[in-house]
Amino acid sequence: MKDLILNILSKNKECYTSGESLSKILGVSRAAIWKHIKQLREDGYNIESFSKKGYKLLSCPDILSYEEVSPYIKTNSMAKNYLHFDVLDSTNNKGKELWRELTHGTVIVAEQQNSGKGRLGRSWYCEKSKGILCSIILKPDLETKAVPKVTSLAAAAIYKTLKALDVDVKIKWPNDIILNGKKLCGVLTEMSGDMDSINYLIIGIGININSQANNFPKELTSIATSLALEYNKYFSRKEILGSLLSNFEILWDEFTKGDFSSTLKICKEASAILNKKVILLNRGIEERVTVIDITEEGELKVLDENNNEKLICSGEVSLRGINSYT
Ligand code: BT5
Repeated sequence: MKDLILNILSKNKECYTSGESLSKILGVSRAAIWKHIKQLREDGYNIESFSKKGYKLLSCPDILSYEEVSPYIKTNSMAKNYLHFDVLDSTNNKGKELWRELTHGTVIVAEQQNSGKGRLGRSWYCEKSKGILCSIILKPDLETKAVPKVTSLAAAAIYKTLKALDVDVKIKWPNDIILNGKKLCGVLTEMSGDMDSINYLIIGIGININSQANNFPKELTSIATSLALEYNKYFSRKEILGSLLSNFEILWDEFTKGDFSSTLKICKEASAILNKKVILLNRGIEERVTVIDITEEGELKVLDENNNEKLICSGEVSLRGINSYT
């Protein structure tokens, strides 16, 4: 009901809508309308009311609730189930907890995480409502070996979304999105399954949107950045999330039809490391290599110091630039 009331008030932002007409349109009592308006105000909507005129929506809160994000989601299957939380330990953990009852394409979003996760036991830090913290739950009919491709697909969807805002990011295989040499976004793919089939895949995405320098812990200031920091302006989190989910669906639909070409093209063209020397970090061992390709399977093809070719699967390694983060 709250979303229906909001819908009507948003379409009539220039004028007042009376309680009587809302109750007629929605088929509920005026007292019920008043109760929902009260709840909307508690959610952060600034709704003006005058006894003889009715209600007028003055402003909406900067939250990623379904009511706020759904106008920007243009999908057929993704995000049909959308769960929004004020605080979670981790959106990926919530997905793992609930996966049995969640449908394919469910999206879990939090304003804040108390234990946001990175890869290999690392953590992801983001101050409340300054970024996008979301997980997409997938239940695909895929072989386990295809999973790394989905991380690349998510990175490509993020790239497409930001490119449409004229934000020129680079993809640092397999899961980092880099802006001006610093990390803007990370992807954490988790799965459960066996060699032959997958129970679920969880694609966790963290993007720094409106964080200021003092919103990052000291140890991150030299490696992390946000859109607001780089462009000195406020970005709409809801628009970015809606468009990200839409772009994810487009690439996902192609991928499940056997076409990985758009993702691969983006990952190669936007690569921060292709044709560069990088350091591979694998279980504490460092190795200098030159990146020469990203394969059809989404692996990294590198040349080691003895000019031997090697294929690196995502998840095995971390990468560092020789002289900088990229
Ligand atoms: C990642 O791991 O980059 C994956 C991050 C995924 C986060 C999302 S948020 C929603 C979903 N739910 C979760 O619990 N997680 C996912 P990795 O490549 O391991 O990078 C982690 C490292 O990035 C940390 O050790 C820090 O050095 C750095 N880092 C932490 N927070 C950051 C931030 N906000 N911006 C940039 N770098 C950050």
